[in-house]
Amino acid sequence: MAPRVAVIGAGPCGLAQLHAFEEARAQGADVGEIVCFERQRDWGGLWNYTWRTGLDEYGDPVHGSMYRYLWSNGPKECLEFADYTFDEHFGKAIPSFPPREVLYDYIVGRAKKNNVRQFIQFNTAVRGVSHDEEAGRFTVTVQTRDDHRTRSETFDHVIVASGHFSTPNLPAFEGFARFPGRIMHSHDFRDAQEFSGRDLLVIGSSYSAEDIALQAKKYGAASVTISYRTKPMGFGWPDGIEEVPLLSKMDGKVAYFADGTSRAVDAIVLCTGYQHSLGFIADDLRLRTDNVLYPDNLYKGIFWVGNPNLMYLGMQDQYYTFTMFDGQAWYARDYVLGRISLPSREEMVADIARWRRRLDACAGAFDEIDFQADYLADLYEAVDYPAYDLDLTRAHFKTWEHHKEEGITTYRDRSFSSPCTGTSAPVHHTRWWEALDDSMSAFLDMRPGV
Ligand code: FAD
Ligand code: NA7
Repeated sequence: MAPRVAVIGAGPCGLAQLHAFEEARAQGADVGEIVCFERQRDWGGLWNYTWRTGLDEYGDPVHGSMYRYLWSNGPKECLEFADYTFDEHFGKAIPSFPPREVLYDYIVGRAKKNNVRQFIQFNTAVRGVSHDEEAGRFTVTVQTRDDHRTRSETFDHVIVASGHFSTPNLPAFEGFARFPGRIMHSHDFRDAQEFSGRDLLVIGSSYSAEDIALQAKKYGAASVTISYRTKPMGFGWPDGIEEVPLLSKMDGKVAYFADGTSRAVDAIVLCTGYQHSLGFIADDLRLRTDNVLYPDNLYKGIFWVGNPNLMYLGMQDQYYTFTMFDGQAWYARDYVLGRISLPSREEMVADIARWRRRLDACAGAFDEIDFQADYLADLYEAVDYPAYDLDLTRAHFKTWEHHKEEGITTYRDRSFSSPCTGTSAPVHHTRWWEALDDSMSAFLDMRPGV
């Protein structure tokens, strides 16, 4: 009998999964019944921008962590769908670092083309996932948020695609309770103009800290101080941005750092990462992990070792995004359809341990890029995901790292070539540091000669 499959979330991962099943269906496979539950009113996950922060209109935590003026932080060529290229979607070559709205349009473009919206129940939050050993099926409890009604359904497979950059990791520092300004997490950051003319303290030294510090300066902050715990990012920051060691304490408006220096600040943004928050999944099935490139207990980075009929997509830290999600979705689909069989539990555990040992041996970003590229290659080997030049994207990521070292405000002005079509991206009409309008219309306005 064809399986019944629940997909939780209609962000990039969930949409990749629905698309993968549709591709198989189009080729004549009996894919059974696929039901996708999406808590929000619309699809696209984090890429579906919301102005809301805190709780949403139903009292649930807001999922969105993206902010205004967010531009892709890696070259779009490294996330290009092999079966739906940028050239196909936009009908022309576009620059390598698009703003959020452009990437949102691209993601949902493929989903529309394959008509996967029909499988999504919107405004429907999954509140529980458990497994009945006797029946050999999962019970998924959902709540339709408009009428607060709860119901349970059973499934043969559950694919969790609920994301992991929405629940803040929120450390406290001495003196926060008496700080006379705003303290927020990057999850709640929306419009950098809020900090225009202000002295901002950013805590953290990863993607969010880097980007929010630059954003704040670009949109008029008087100064940005970035405080790191382990090591500084070390970029050549523009005037007005400086990195200092970890915050020791606040005394009123004055921040004191581990190196004994101090300065007064008006506001604080904690760019201290996120928690994998999967409280709706039963204890024995729930992934618990930090933000790492290879979480424990997931065979192929997908299958819950304790019960491989439960799958997780996109739970790793990410250099690769959409193309990694596709590889995972194709793999999960082929397991569900009986095209791939999994080894014994012992072999799965040993395989995970091998990957994690290799991860421990990674000495820096280049090793990590190779690690994740090899992971993608391993997934693709087993499935019929269309071929593209994965090694070119590996090289692109390393070049991108060099570009960031050469100029943290100029790396987004660079161009890369497509691993799918070979198209070279045109240079954007405005340098990123000067481009204040992030709308799709402004971005796609490829004025000649500019
Ligand atoms: P999400 O996009 O988080 O989607 C998960 C979906 O699941 C959501 O729609 C959510 O509503 C739904 N959901 C969650 N829980 C439930 C539930 N219980 N019931 C029903 N539905 C549920 N990646 C890039 O490639 N380039 C970038 O420039 C980039 N910038 C980023 C900037 C920020 C600030 C952040 C936070 C991330 C960024 N990322 C970027 C990475 C991002 O994680 C991925 O691009 C992508 O959004 C991950 O897709 P996902 O489907 O796993 O998760
Ligand atoms: P990351 O990449 O998980 O990084 C979290 C950062 O927060 C990292 O620099 C940590 O420092 C820092 N951190 C965590 N806890 C603390 C405490 N207690 N004190 C100081 N610093 C701390 O999260 P991001 O939000 O930057 O990026 C997540 C995604 O969003 C990513 O995919 C991007 O594309 C956008 P550490 O280095 O561990 O010392």
